[in-house]
Amino acid sequence: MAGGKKKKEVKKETGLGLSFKKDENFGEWYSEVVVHGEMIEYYDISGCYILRPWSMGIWEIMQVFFDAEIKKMKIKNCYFPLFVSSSVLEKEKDHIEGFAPEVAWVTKSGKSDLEIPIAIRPTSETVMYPYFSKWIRGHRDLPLKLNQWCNVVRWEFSNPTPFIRSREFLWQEGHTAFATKEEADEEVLQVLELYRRIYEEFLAIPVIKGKKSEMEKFAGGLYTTSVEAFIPNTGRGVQGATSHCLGQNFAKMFEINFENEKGEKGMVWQNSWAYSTRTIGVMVMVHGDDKGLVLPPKVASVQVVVVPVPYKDADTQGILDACTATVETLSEAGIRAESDLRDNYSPGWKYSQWEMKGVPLRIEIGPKDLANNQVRCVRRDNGSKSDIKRDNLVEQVKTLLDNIQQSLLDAAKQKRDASVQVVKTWDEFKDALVQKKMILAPWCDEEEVEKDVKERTRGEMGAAKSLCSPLEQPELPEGTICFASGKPAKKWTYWGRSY
Ligand code: 87F
Repeated sequence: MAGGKKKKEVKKETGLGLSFKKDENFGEWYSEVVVHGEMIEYYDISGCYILRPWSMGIWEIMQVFFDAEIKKMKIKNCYFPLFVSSSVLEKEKDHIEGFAPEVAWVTKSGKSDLEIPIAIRPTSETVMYPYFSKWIRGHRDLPLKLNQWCNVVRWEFSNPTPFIRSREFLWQEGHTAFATKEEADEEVLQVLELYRRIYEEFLAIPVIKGKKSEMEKFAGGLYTTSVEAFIPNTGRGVQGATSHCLGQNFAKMFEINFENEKGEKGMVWQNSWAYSTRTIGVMVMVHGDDKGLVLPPKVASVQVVVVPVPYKDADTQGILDACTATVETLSEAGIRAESDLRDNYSPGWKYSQWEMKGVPLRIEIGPKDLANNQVRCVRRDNGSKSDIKRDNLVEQVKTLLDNIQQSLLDAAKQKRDASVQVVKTWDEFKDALVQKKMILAPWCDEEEVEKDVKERTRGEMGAAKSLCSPLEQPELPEGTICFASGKPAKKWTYWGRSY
């Protein structure tokens, strides 16, 4: 185990602190951070986790934003059942084929076997589309734009990780149907932009918008777009969210037809898109440090924690009142602030605990601050301290929070960019992979070549695969050849190991 005698003692004394370091044992560090940061509690079923209020609060803040944005797009919320009959689930054979081993089934009620087993939704295409078929008759029924906030179950067998890969998770799934491909295409990108904003504006994580390869796209659809993030510590890409154009594949299968203005029969064009609680895991991995979680202010349920620092002979009541007043002033201005007035913990212990929980800004109020009508601010992201006058508290705290939000994104972007390596040849590619890079390479865009790349990079670390072809393509000079096949390159594509 990491950490010698000294660390153990600190841990004993405070009951806090992490025994693993982010740069030394990332996997153990992550598990420890999500538990000690009070985001997750482990559960007695492998791959299932309890989301405690500290993580659920983050989910809810993102939900408020996204829900309002999709309502502006005239998308309506609904709720379909958790259960799917086997006949409906298996209606679209191609779609379910590769995924079948991950579907969980209910086979009993009490002690008696069910006549027909019932599946638990792994996603809701097959649950919803029979009703799309029923509800869509003519062009006036289009577009049909639905979303649901729900849980899904995928019985994964590869190593579960809180938020990143769990057997049950929360997400929103949007399912829409249009009369024309053009409308569907436009929505795919509109939604993708909302996903970018969740990552960059809320979670302070830079992402790349791109298109998935034929091998990595959703097999049931026409094309898949995604936002891709990167975890520098592990050198792994992580798919942040996906927005698919399904084309008319499901429309054919489920007979989702309509009559246009001229009385002609047509088939709808469909999209589906989702982001999940995986977002929270990516945030922890990118921003967390050896003291614990680091929450971006925009998603933190507590943005400012106010801690009294009373001394023996000081005016303790005066200090406590100043703390309460500070929280009130901040709350009235819409800042999420809380005081920690517990009298059974020392200020130092409280500092450690709130640092572990990642609260962006700590305000300390001691006798000197009280006398000077000021408060002391300590940033979680970089530890920097500043004294601010209570007269313009709100304005200064707002500025500090904005700066923290921006610094986190800047720092994450700097690290991500330092991990990107442009390669032209297979040898450069292999080197970059060993160095845990996110690799940008010119590619011929052939499925066989991607298979070959996977084959040639197979090993205990997992194979490399394409992450996405960025929508914003760098210039590709005439005559550029594919890094893997030597054939003419068609596009720049990101490659790497991934979650
Ligand atoms: C696991 C078991 C059964 C992924 C699965 O991405 C089926 C599936 O269809 C499955 N894992 N998928 C693909 C999901 C596609 C699509 N669904 C709606 C999305 C966005 C939301």
